Amino acid sequence: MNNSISKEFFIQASKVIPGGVNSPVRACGSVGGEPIFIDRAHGSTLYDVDGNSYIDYVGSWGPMILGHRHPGVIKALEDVLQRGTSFGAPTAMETELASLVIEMVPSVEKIRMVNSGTEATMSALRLARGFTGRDIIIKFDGCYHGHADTLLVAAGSGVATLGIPGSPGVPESVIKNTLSIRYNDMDAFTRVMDEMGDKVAAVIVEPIAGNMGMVMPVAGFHETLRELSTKHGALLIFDEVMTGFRVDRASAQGLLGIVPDISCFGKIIGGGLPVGAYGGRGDIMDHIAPGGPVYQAGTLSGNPLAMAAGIATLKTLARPGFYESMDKLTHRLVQGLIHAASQAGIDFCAAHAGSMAGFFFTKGPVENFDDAKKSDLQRFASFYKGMLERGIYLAPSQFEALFVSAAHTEDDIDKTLEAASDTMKDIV
Ligand code: KE4
Repeated sequence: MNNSISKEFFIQASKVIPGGVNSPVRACGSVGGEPIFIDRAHGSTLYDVDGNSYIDYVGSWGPMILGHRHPGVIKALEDVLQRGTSFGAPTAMETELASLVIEMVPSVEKIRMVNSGTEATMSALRLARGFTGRDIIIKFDGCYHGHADTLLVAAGSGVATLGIPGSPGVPESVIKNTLSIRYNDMDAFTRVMDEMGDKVAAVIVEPIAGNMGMVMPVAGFHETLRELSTKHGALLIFDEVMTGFRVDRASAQGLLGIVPDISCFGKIIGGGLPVGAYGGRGDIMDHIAPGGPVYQAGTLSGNPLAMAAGIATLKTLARPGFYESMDKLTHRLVQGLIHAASQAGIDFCAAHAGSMAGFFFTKGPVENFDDAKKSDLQRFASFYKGMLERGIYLAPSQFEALFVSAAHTEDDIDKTLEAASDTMKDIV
């Protein structure tokens, strides 16, 4: 595969951008590769600057659930462009997107738009601390909630991929109130809550983890978080930046039947433009400025272009049968990957929820970050490269998830499984 232009572009980028990328995981360091520079995309396909094309399972790390350049999203953006790009004043579109989220996710009574998932979780934690008057935050090893200082403790995603234990620049004083517990470890969580539950402001969790690879919650895990958070007066925060409107019309909380106090969103609700949001119980959200004392602000929060893309996306998702068809296609993909690994005699496990999926090169089960780290990272890197060579674009990290879009076809899945079968044979 010819990547000469991408290589040259990466050299140029590296002279002016740290690591040549604007987000670390895109650098492909953990799989020993270099980034492919994208020229354009359409539907389920990416086209790079060297003229190669790929079936895309990254989907911009989640936002592109409808596929690239969905006509409804493009039309919505074109319409807004005729009126302007940013006003710094309210528009009715902000109310419309907020109302759509509230209608689709019943636990959300009020919601504030921000510009990234990081801003959403950072603001949700400040709100929880302001509402409860407490300082301690509990998170879970391998969960990634963005790069806010408070949360860069035993984080997943790029921090896990790069093997950064936390990050230089984050003072001990900032993270001393952040406790990280093993995901799915109900006993450990119960012990901590019994010991200090009355000092805990919030428990924040990825309801289905996607930043240590994809890890499902075990039976009773979220029920335990919900019960003990309520018992001790702590707020339960579901970080649905990745799972929001991805795994179910009502997000992971709808699939799991759990009612969090605050939910964080991002990715899909922006339809490919920068949007994050946090929302929840009205009595909690009313503590946010200007109505309440907890300060949070943003120049481009509620940006008209981002709102238009988000509205068009959510309205399309809400149609009957959308999630059923995505689940069916993703199920076929996952079962096919499992079959290909089995035929090659390779230790492998995989799972999916809606159109979010993940796999590990280990026998499994994978229930937490320690299990995930047992995956054969070298074999993952070889699989990634082999699939890329065959025109299949996966996340360049074992500690990420993969995403199927509404634009993916049965033929895309067939081609992907054929490539997987050939690649598995090569990496035995
Ligand atoms: P952003 O600030 O990147 O918009 O969102 C942070 C975030 C928060 N919560 C969850 C559950 C997330 O998955 C993320 C961001 N996800 C990563 C990939 N797993 C974004 C990709 C990147 O960092 O470049």
